[in-house]
Amino acid sequence: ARYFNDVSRTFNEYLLIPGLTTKECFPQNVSLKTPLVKYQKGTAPELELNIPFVSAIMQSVSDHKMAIALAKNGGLSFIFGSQAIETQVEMVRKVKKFKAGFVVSDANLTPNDTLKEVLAIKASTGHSTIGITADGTSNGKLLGIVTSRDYRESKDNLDTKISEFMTPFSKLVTGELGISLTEANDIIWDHKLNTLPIIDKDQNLQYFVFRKDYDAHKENPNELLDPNKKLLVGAGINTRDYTERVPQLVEAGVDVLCIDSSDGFSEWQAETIGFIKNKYNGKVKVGAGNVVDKDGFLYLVEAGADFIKVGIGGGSICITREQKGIGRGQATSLIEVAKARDEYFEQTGIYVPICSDGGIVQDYHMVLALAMGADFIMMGRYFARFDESPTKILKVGSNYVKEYWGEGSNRARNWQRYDTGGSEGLKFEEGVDSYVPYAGKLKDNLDITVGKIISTMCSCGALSIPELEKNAKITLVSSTSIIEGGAHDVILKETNI
Ligand code: MZP
Repeated sequence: ARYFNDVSRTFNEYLLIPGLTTKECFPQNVSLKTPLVKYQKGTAPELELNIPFVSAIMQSVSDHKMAIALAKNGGLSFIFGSQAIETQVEMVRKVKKFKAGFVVSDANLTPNDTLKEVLAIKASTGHSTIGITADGTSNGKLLGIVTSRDYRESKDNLDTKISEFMTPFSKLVTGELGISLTEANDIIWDHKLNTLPIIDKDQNLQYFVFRKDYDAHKENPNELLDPNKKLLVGAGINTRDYTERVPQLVEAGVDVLCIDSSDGFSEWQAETIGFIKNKYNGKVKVGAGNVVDKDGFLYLVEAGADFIKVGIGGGSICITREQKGIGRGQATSLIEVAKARDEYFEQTGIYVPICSDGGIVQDYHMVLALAMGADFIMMGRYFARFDESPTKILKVGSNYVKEYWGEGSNRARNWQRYDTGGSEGLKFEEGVDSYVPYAGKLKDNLDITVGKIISTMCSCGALSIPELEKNAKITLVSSTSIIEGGAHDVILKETNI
């Protein structure tokens, strides 16, 4: 056997030491932009993320609703692959059909809801126009909209039903698809609207033009009527049915694929990557993993992967380490793989991004992951708590929770993820079925998380993720000093004494 000399460590065992915070280090100056796929030195990556977060390839986390919400906020979801090809493809299509900049709220409003609900949504989204759709989702048929003007006029009676003041869509002033921005501008100013719905010839709403958008595009108005501006979406695949699944996902417009496996250091993955790269002349992007050391990283890079996912056994719902004795502390894995990535870049001029997958509990763990070299971070538990995850909100005791189950649990039965050849089927469980605390809307939570990350980066004197990785000062903590880091030796006021 070969022994690794370093101890297998988790994020909780580290802290960051502040660097010099220069006068330029203020939140608006910090960029969280990060590459999603490999690129050659001196060129720009073909796909980038505006925030370094992707949602996990899991039934209880990433469907089209999560994908739309996360992509709108600058991240990306990998739609779960443990479902029929047709349903996965349909989810991808829904994300690609979604028009970026669409103002229709995806809240569950019906015409019988009251003005109170509209105000709550307006407050949480900042929208001046709330769309009411037949099925309460942003892809549903639009029945009417409520504008700022509407609720200004009705605000003395918050119990008024929406239907009583909702402007039916058919009565709105609309511009037809393809009108120039100048025309849109005229209509908007004439009618004192903030948004102009653009409809197609069948009277279906296509998208809205916002006042702030045409202000920004005055020079070349038509670039605003925005077919290319689609949301990014990824999809999980496996090493069994890829010859059928991949072409259909590509046809549906998926932007990036990821082979989903608990152990990616396998010839099955190399074969899958080879198939995709050959079939599409290298144009279709595919990530691979998971690995936890240099050997696994280099193997998948040589096989042609566009990014590599790091982490075995650290997921909140994962019992792989207990069941199989396989895995490695997430921090230690990341540190080794990031070093291998940097060496590979030095030698070849090719930068292969790495994704830290699983085990994030505190927001500061995300900063540590980035400082240790992750280009982006995959999370399951974090996103499962939000309205946009595919599961229902339940009340257990006095707490609101959402369900969250592992892909290796009996519930998901995603045997392909744990496949090592041989007969089909899940042989034993590697994941649990659980609850996570319900936390509300994705955007509200993400704003706080991003705010914290930026603030920590400013403390470290870093204006970008590469700067953070280069300059961060990281220290190990003792178990006693972890106690020092929380509130201690005081009686908390909420405690019953
Ligand atoms: P976390 O963010 O909940 O800590 O971890 C999510 C990650 O756990 C997923 O991205 C995936 O890599 C991994 N996962 C998913 N299902 C299982 C399982 O059933 C699992 N064991 O380990």
